[in-house]
Order: sequence, then C-alpha cells, then structure tokens
Amino acid sequence: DPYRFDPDRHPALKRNTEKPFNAESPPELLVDNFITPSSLFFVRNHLPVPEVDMKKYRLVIEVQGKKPISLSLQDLKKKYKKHTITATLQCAGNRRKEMSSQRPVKGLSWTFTAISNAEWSGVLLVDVLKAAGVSLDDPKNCHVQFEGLDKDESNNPYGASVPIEIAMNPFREVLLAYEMNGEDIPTDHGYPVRVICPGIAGARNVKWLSKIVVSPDESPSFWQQRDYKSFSPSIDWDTADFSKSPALQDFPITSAICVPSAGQKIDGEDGEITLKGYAWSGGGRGIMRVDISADGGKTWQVASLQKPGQRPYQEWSWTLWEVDVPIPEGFKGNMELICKAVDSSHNVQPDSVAGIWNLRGLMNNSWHRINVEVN
Ligand code: MTE
Ligand code: MO
Repeated sequence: DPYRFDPDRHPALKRNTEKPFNAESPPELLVDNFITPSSLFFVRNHLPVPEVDMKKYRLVIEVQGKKPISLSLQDLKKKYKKHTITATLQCAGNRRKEMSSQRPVKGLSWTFTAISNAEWSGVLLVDVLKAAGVSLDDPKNCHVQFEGLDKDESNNPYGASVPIEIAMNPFREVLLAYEMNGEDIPTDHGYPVRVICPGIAGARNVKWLSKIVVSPDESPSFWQQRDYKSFSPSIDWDTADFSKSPALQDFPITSAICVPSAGQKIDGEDGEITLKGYAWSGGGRGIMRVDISADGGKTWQVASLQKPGQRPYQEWSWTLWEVDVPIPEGFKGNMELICKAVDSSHNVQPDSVAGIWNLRGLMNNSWHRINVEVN
C-alpha cells in the first residue's frame, strides 16, 4: 500500500478524499483560534505521504557552477539562525465548490476552509542560498525550485518553484521551516522540513523538502507547468494553453463567513446574528476593512477586526473578524449574508464568480454569500 506512511488524523477534519488525504478545517473551530491547532490545519496531499528515514535525510542544494550542498536537519538547525513567522496558508483551490456551482470545473470540491494559520519556525531561505553561493548579479539565477520526497507512479516528485526575487528577498521571509506551532512539523504538513513562502499559493509551499535547485527555469513539475494556472472564463479544455499562462504565485484578497453556517436556523427573537469569519490577502498585504451585508449588498456594516499586528508588507497572517447584524423587527424567512474585504493596497473582491470563473476553479475570491433561515 503506497499510503502506508500516512498518519492518523483528527476526526474533526472535514474529509474530502482519503487517498491521497485531503481535508478542510472545521469552520466553527477555525474562527475560534487565531492560530489553527496543527491537528485541525487543512491538509492538501497530491500523493501518498512519503517515508522519511532521518538517518539518511539530507536537504540538497544545487546551484549552477557550484558544488552541491547537502545538509542534515541538525546541520540546518546548527548553521543558520532560527526565524519565526506567523503565516496563513491557503490552497489556490479554496472555494472551488462555489465556482463549480456556476459552471463545472476540474479539481477537489473545496468549500471555504482549505485555509489555516500557524506559527512557523525554521531558517530563512535567503541565508541558505547566500551560503550556497547564489548571486543576484547572475542573470541565470531566475527561479528557485523545490522538490518533495513524495513521488507519483512514474517516480516524479512533487515540485514547485518561486521567482528568485521572492526567494531571496529577506523581507519576504521565505522559510525552510522545521517547526509548526512550536513543535516538529507533523507528518501531514511536511516533516522534517517544508517551504513556507508566505502570501503565496499553497502549492508552492513544498512539504517533505528534499532538494532546492537554483535555475534559469521554473520547476519542470506537472504542478508548476500544467496545473496551478488560471485562464479567461471563455477558455475551455480544448483551447487552454498552459505554456502561455503564468504559474500562480501571490494571492488576491479574500474573505469568508465561517459562523453561522449556510442553512442554519436563526431565532428572529434574538434580534441579531453574530457573524464570524476570516479575511486574508497575499503578498504581505494586510486587511484594512471587512464589510457585511444582510440585504443583498444594498447596505453594509463594518466588522470589527482582530488585527494580527504584523509589519506593513509583511502581513502574512489572516485577520479574524466579528460583527453583530441586526434582524429587522418581524423579519422571517431566508436571509442572505455577504462578506467582502479590502486589503492594504485597496484591492477588493469581485461581487460574483462570473468574471473570474476558470476551468481549474482556482483563486475564487468573489464575495462570500450564505443563506440562513430566520424563524
Ligand atoms: N508539497 C508536497 N511535497 N506534496 C504536496 O502534495 N501540496 C501543496 C503544498 N505542498 C503538496 C506540497 C498544496 S497544493 C498545498 S495547498 C499545501 O502544500 C498544503 O499544505 P498543508 O497540507 O500543510 O495544509
Ligand atoms: Mo493547493
């Protein structure tokens, strides 16, 4: 069984597929914790969890024209300074289900909690690359490729890459992380070392990291070349040319209502509904405001934000928000609740899926709408 190294998982995770294992975080628990407990952190595995033999484990770093470097976990911890960040990780397919309800798309049917927030510790990728002799003056150093220990049936490892401008920017704080929430990274999240590229599509945050290659080219992996890319709403599988679409990197602004849940029955006599959710943007942009509407977008109420207090351009964490929405006197029946957020660059969310629909169902950041039943 190729899945024999898969670990046990928390029963509260909302399972999507078992083999490979894919699960969302439970929404009501998610918004109760600024830091998602590791056992409730969403899991996105494309392949079986690999076997890791720590006696043999080495992280190999290849730079053109230099001798390759090979580091054990101990070497990594001893040679480089420990660095900690709090960062949200989101799958680019988060909220795909809403997109496919407009028109079918290909991919896992995620609702809105393929997103979680954790504290990550490790070493700065830029420190390791500098020590490996990578020069920013060499125009051939364009991309930093990552390879995981997990392999598909043809023995190809999971892989991804990010541009060198991000990988070697100390302010971007890209980590080779070996701790999650103060402990060794759990098996499902990439033990012993994973990439944390804050603000960037989950897919580039390679788990079970075995190799780093500095190259003129992007990662040759399927997931970099032919998967995590977006297209115009009118492109279908016959016309999609993956070679012409850029690989997804920084995330756009998004938000979602986690409490109440869709279809929930609300007692009208309470006079108000308490809404809770998250808002997050990529690229280190923070959340400036979250607006809530209970009348289809005619009027808006501003939510109170639990600001993470991170530095500008390094706002890697989500912002949890809360608001009490009044129920008009005597109101009964279906009530649509909408949330939308504004980030620190004044980017906003599109009001519907129509203009951003794409055949892979990626980057759905439209206004989040749910219906509740007021009795
Ligand atoms: N790394 C490896 N080696 N294998 C994978 O399947 N999945 C990627 C990324 N890194 C993946 C990987 C995707 S698509 C996402 S969204 C994140 O890991 C999910 O990280 P998590 O499982 O820790 O939540
Ligand atoms: Mo993902």
